[in-house]
Amino acid sequence: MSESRNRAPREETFSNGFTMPITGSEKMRQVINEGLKMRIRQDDVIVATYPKAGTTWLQEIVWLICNSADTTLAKKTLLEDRYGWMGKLPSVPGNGLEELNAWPREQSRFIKTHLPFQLLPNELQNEAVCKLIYVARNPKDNCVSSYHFHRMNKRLTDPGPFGEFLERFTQGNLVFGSWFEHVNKYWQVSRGRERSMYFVLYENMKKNSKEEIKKLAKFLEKDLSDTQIDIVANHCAFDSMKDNDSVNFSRSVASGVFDSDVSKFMRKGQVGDWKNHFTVSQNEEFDDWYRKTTADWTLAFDFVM
Ligand code: PPS
Repeated sequence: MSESRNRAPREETFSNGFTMPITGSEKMRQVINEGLKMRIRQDDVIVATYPKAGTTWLQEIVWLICNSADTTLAKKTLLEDRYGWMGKLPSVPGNGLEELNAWPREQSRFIKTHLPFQLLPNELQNEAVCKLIYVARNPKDNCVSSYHFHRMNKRLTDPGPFGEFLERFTQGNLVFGSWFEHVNKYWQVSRGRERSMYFVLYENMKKNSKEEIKKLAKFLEKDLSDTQIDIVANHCAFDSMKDNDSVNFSRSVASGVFDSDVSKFMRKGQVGDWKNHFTVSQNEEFDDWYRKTTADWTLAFDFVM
């Protein structure tokens, strides 16, 4: 990716008029503009997140809920082959849209995306067309996870010391822009679209995954038995997913790009690992920033369990 450690974000205005500071390349601009015109199907299921908020985890859960908890089938096929990618990163081959357009009509499309809400296809802007699940994670752990991802992903520029990366995170100088804007917009929109948008917190999933999976199944209008819910929860527990090569990226095309000696994709999967990274003063500064930026939020995060 042409992201650079010290480069200031560039203001980019997309074809629908939405402006966001991005650090991505020209290809990203094209992919996003093309994606705005993408036709949505009523049975599409979208998992949206700010990167490193638990995308992979929720993708696996959602797919299993929609496929009768068939873990055997899930293990046979790489997660990335079960999902299309809307707003694919410029560093990854393809633009994501070709696969999505070629998806057989008779099958629901499973789609992941890190795009901010305003850059989802035009059809989704004013109307609830399909089901969308948004996963949010407390920004401290989200930032730490992203930091390690930048360290291990050979296509990303070395993030430098954690403090520098933290500054980029709070300034929104990362490929999908500001964590704050991303989360807040999805949260606001989801308040009026309860039947089509579901907002889930990583920390709640950690605390009570079975209850959260049940609620998700209800949202997705899938009738799963208690046994099936147990199967999904066990299959999707961190220790299980970390050893599952259909989801842990050890078998995927990304395996050549991810340096697992530096950091694993399935790294820790915890709430509160930020405490091992933030200094006291970084934490104070961050809390100050967080208090100001979220002063009028109705959404609250747990930073510890
Ligand atoms: S990506 O690249 O944006 O799609 O990454 P994403 O999947 O969003 O985030 C990766 C982080 O999610 C953790 N993870 C999990 N946590 C708990 N339980 C399960 N099952 C699980 N699966 C993935 C993963 O370990 C990354 O977080 P960190 O904190 O780095 O460990």
